[in-house]
Amino acid sequence: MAQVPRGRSPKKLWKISRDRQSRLIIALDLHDNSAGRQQLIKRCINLLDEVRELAVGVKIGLPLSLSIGFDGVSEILDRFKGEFYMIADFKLSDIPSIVQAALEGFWRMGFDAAIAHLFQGGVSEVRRSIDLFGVVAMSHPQAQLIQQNFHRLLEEAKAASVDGIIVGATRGELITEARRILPEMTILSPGVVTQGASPAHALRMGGDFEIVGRALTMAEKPLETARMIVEAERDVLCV
Ligand code: O7M
Repeated sequence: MAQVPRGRSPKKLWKISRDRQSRLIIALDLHDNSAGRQQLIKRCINLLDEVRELAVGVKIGLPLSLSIGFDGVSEILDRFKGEFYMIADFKLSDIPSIVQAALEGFWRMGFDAAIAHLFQGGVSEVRRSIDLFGVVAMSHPQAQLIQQNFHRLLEEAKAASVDGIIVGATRGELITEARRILPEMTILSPGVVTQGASPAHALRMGGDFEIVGRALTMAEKPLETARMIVEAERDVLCV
């Protein structure tokens, strides 16, 4: 796998990635709790147990949090403390003091990072207790307003010194452009498999990590799917 420059931010994410030889982040978007909250927590734990050798990070957002509550999320965070890079994806877009308070709350829960939008401004004023990623290009075709402001959002990401950015894996040309403009920036790319981007495509275009949700959370054999994705990533990064 390609060598990562020493000290590249965010350090914990890159360290786990080196140790596991993987660039896979799982979007833990499970939300069907018809069998009950405790059962859903158990499903999450079983899934993470299965992919623990392969996934580097876990992204948790509203679908799961609304289904199992923040107590349930804390249970999962406590269980896998140190094993994964834990990302709170609530796509914050608020005044700086509220974003800061949210980051503190996530830090208390045990998250390593959070995701924010950048178009509201003021992100550079937020005192950060955990790593922060900014969205600059989304994966869905309707994200026109964001896409039209891609270069301005990249400037905002740089000005705010975020620890990384989100660029959809379905937007390969934008990943390449983001990499050209911000060569040291860590780039996370969602939209793999279910939204159409093939595994490792984002890495080929200059991205660093792939975020995968349904292709893993709904897979009959998640371990096999995770292995297939990570092997495709290793093929790209080894050359
Ligand atoms: O693999 P999927 O399509 O089931 O899930 C994709 C995940 O990535 C899901 O959690 C989305 O919220 C997230 N995502 C996108 O799909 N597109 C984006 O442009 C941005 C995100 C994201 O993670 O933003 C931080």
